[in-house]
Amino acid sequence: KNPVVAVVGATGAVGREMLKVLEQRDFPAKDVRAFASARSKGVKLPFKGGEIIVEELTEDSFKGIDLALFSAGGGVSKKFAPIAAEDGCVVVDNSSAWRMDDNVPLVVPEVNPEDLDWHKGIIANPNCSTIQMVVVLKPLHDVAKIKRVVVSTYQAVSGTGQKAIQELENQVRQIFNMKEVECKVYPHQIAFNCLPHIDVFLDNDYTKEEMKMVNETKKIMHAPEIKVTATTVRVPVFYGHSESVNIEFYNSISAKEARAILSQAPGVKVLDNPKESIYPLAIYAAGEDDTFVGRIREDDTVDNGLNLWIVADNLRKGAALNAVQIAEHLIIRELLR
Ligand code: A2P
Ligand code: 11C
Repeated sequence: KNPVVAVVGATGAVGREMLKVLEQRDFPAKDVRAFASARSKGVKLPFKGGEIIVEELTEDSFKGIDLALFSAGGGVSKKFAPIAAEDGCVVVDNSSAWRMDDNVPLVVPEVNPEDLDWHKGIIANPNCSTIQMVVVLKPLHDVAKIKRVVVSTYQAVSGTGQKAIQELENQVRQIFNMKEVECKVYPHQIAFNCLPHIDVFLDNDYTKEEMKMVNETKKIMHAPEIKVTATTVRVPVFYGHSESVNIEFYNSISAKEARAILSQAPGVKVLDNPKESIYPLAIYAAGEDDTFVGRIREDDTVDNGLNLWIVADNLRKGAALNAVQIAEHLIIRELLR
């Protein structure tokens, strides 16, 4: 029987994308319900030619729900995911609340779908910048074994949520109208600027976003020995995260071999014809499901090194699409309760 599905945080940037992806993939749901905070109670969201009326999330919301896709922030997930799981609902959680919990699988379906088999009611969806990177790293690791990764990101404001999309738009208007720029979401102006600061700073002077890329990559790939170091940067782009990735392998791998491997990899599309100015771009990745990779070239400053440029839609493969793909695998593997 088809599951009753809940989207928690349905009015947010990712929640809205989740509804869109469920519709576009014709997800086999008996019913789809939408939850958000009391502020949004009664709001109408478009779905399959009709509307879903948003309900206020409460502790009783999960009765009769089989599968819940959460994207309402870490606090909501910490509190409500265990309540949902207790009620027999399986939770796919897009926040960072449960990702590093040893009892919670952290899954990218192209990389480690088998980890779904041991779920205990909560499955974590990784961070957007991690997902698009591991989709590309995994097939290369299988062939040449990765030793070390150095990544720098160029991340869209939609990763922060609806308010940040509005902030970039407002600041661009303010600048063109020669008005004072208002900064409410970010500590500095994001329009026409780059901020080397995503999420909070930790004791080691890295940001939480940078350490997510380090720790989540090791967990998803079952490879704690891979060394990862990251610099994550917010750029004035609405949709689509870009990443410059330098990889050192144990075994030799040429750019040509990497191109051939990646052109066969699930969920990956190679766009790599520099002479024709063809490489992945955020503006074209936006709205797409694939993770795009290009600028594939050898790094001859180390043994067995490659440089790549990876771009994906952070709200789709980085969040909503990956969550819905997990849900599809749960159905195929008969892992709902
Ligand atoms: P609301 O719109 O009612 O505030 P974004 O990441 O784009 O900012 O979206 C966050 C999502 O999480 C929104 O749907 C928001 O609902 C929802 N949300 C935030 N706080 C709560 C809460 N306490 N209970 C339920 N949903 C919440
Ligand atoms: C960003 N990566 O672009 C973040 C958004 O841990 O799920 C997602 C944060 C997370 O700001």
